[in-house]
Amino acid sequence: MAEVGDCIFCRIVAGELPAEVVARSPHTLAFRDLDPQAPTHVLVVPTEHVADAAALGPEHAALLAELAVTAREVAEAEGVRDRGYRLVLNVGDDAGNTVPHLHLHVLGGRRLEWPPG
Ligand code: DGP
Repeated sequence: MAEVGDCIFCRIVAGELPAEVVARSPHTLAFRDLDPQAPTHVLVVPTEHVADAAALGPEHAALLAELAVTAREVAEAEGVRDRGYRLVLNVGDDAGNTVPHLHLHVLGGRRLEWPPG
């Protein structure tokens, strides 16, 4: 697992790497995915390093709520709230998790297949 200092999303939060930021809150940052899978594809991350959803505990309850609120604000700002959007947390290899910093995918702007491929 990457050290926090090597973590690309920590570096985006710190402003050390560029990203197209679309929303922020005291403990979250939302920026466009580098490899979008839908017209709207935004990642909402906690500003503190949390490895993934499996590392969440009761102490993260407020942070989880803040991530969900930022995601809703992104959906509203992107104009996808009314037609619908998908929130995804990938955990581990089988889910295709590649960046070891918790990130909530906000996907929308097209019909999303279910179940996902
Ligand atoms: P996941 O498969 O859930 O780990 O998704 C990681 C996502 O992160 C993937 O959709 C591509 C995106 N990503 C990877 N590196 C960068 C980066 O440096 N900047 C941005 N904006 N997105 C990135």
